[in-house]
Amino acid sequence: MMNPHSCDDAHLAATYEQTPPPDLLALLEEQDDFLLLGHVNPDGDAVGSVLALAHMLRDMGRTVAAAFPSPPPRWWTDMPGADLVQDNPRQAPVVIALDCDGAGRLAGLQPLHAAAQYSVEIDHHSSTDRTSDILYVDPAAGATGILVFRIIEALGRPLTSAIATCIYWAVATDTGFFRFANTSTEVLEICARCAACGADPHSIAHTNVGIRPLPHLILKGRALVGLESYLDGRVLASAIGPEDFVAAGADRTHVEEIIDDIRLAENVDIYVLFKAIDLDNRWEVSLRSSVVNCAQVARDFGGGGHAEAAGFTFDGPLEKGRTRLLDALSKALPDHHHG
Ligand SMILES: [Mn+2]
Repeated sequence: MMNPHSCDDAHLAATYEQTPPPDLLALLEEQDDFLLLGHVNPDGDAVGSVLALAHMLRDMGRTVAAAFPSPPPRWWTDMPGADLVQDNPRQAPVVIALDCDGAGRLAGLQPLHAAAQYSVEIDHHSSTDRTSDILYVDPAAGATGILVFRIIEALGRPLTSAIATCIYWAVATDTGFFRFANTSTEVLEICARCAACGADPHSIAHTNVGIRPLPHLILKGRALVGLESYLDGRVLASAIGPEDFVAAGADRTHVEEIIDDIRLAENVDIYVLFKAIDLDNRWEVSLRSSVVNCAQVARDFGGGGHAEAAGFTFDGPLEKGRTRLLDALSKALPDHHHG
């Protein structure tokens, strides 16, 4: 019997409804000059999806560049494809936004997407704010990297070691290394295929979750010490202020994932982390909850995200923003305490 995870096996065991739209596949086959963009503050899924698709197009002999509106995290140079990323990309006829909750998440690169002859969005967020000519959006997909995998399979392109590494990276990070609710059969099957084709699960896990910079640990310690309960303990929140960044020798790259440690607290409905993203009193807020729709709350404050994880920013002072948010959360919370 054929090894189900062999690279020669073209098909997954399961079949999935949301195949890539034919107009997208035709565009990828027929055009020859592409610019691929990920969202601002790119995460593993944004960088991995962009680079996986970029590798595929370059392997097909196409001209392709990748860019992000703000620098990717420090680990990203461990992902194959650093040479594909440009600081100041030029306009291309086909511009594809990946993992963006609407083109607004392209920030300073949005004009390139808007001016494209063919604008495309490939994404798994549930936003309805879509402006592109061609959409491949599947909110049921565990990561945007899953959609890129489906595209590669639909086009019959080989899952090279570089592509497998980028897709595994995208999917593993967006599923919290196979712990979150979006960890599906498809996720596990695709990652098994990627591992069979050259992705190294141990080194990718080590780079992403097995080692941390000291400033991050100090910053996290300060955030955990500062945790406070609100609304009868249903909300747990902390703030990382300018003084915390200075004391920890940290910058904004060091705040990633601190909310995930806060989320470990039991008997809490909503987790909140306020972060002073620069010294001029601008605050970024991360929301996590499986009780309240975080995306809806964040949208009311001009932000966005997923139902269980969302964020927004506001101008300080902190106290004012926190009061407004707690007021909104008290209205959004269902009446009955979870006991
Ligand atoms: Mn994603």
